[in-house]
Amino acid sequence: MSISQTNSNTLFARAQQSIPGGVNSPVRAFKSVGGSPIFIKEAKGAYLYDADGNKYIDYINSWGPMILGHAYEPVVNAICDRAKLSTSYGAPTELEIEMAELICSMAPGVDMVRMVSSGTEACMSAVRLARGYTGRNKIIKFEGCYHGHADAFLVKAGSGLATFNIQTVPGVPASVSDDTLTAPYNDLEAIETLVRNNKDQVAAIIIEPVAGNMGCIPPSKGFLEGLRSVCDREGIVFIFDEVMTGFRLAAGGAQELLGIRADLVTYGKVIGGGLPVGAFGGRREIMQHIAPLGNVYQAGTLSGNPIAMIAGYTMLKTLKDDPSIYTKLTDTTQKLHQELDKVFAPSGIPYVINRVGSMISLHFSSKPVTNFADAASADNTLFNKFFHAMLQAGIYLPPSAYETWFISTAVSEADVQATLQAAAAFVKQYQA
Ligand code: HOZ
Repeated sequence: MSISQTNSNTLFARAQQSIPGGVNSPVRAFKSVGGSPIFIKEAKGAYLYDADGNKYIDYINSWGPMILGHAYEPVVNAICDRAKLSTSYGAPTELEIEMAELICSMAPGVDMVRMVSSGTEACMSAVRLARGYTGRNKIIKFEGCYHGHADAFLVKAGSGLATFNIQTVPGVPASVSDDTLTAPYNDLEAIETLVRNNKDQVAAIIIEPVAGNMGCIPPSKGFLEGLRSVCDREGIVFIFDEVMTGFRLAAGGAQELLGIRADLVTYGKVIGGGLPVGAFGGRREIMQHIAPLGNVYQAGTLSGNPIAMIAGYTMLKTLKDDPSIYTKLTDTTQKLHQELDKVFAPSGIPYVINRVGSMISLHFSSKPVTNFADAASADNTLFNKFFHAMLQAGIYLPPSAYETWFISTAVSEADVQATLQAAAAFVKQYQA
């Protein structure tokens, strides 16, 4: 029996009249997995409720930020209280200092931080800063990593570009993309070659320290350390895009979990507790080139917005004050991982589960998935079937094999069991 999607289908038809593709971010359209998207009415804790009244266990969690589950009461209350004092001033507040101090106290090596409104803006600004600081133009990014939709990053990018197989983006001038060099993830040799061939021209290496936009792909042993050495040797700014990993993998993000320091770090949705926020920060010596201290210009009316700041502050403070949250996140995700292994291992279906902390993904692949080429060669048609089988069973996974599942503390043992039952039913159906 299939779930009713009548109201979602009606909303999708209506949305397509006034919104390109009916969605405000492409992956949501379900275009690659097929079918039409469900429209969400509300969410609480681990669950999403759609326009037809169906309930789903949520493994997207707004692509990361809902670490404590949906509608986490202290965050909601803080937003409501603060909104009564007006929603935007375009002038500085004490709250912004408290937020900056909190981030600097949690994130290793972040001496100063500038708030922006999205992860795209954070990465775009960090690269501009690296270019201004070094006086060089080229940057290196990794195939399958996604750093938002600024022109310079839409080269061999993951997430929606991988999902829809968009190789070249009309509107991005070659004069911009030519300065973006790419290498396979986990390939240090390729970096050495690029750096050698572009001596003294590379401003920055930007990386997701745990890749999350081609499914979840961990850095192999020594890879990030190797990049750190190359950057030190060549005067290149090392940028960690922690839009997904920041404050999720540990209070100090991937830097803390993996024990490696970047020069600049970018953050996104997580630090707004689900509101539109981003930030970039790092070493004082570099950050002081940002206007009005220096001439690297960057600005925004809604930067440091009080509603976003109070939401983010309340969530980050909770994460800072209660380290057991990370234990719970990891335990739940590890349990899910181990139990999914028990479902898939005896089935004969080739599969790979990659996991770091509370980020996890499943590729239907017969070989390890360590870079974009591996992710692309997996059986993504089978993933699409899996996605729909899970959705029908009330499990909401990302609608693409190139995305990561994010676990929240609200996910219970019973939710994990329900997820495993749905996966087992899929396997049974596949084998029938
Ligand atoms: N690019 C996001 C995930 N990597 C998807 C954002 C969204 O659709 O909300």
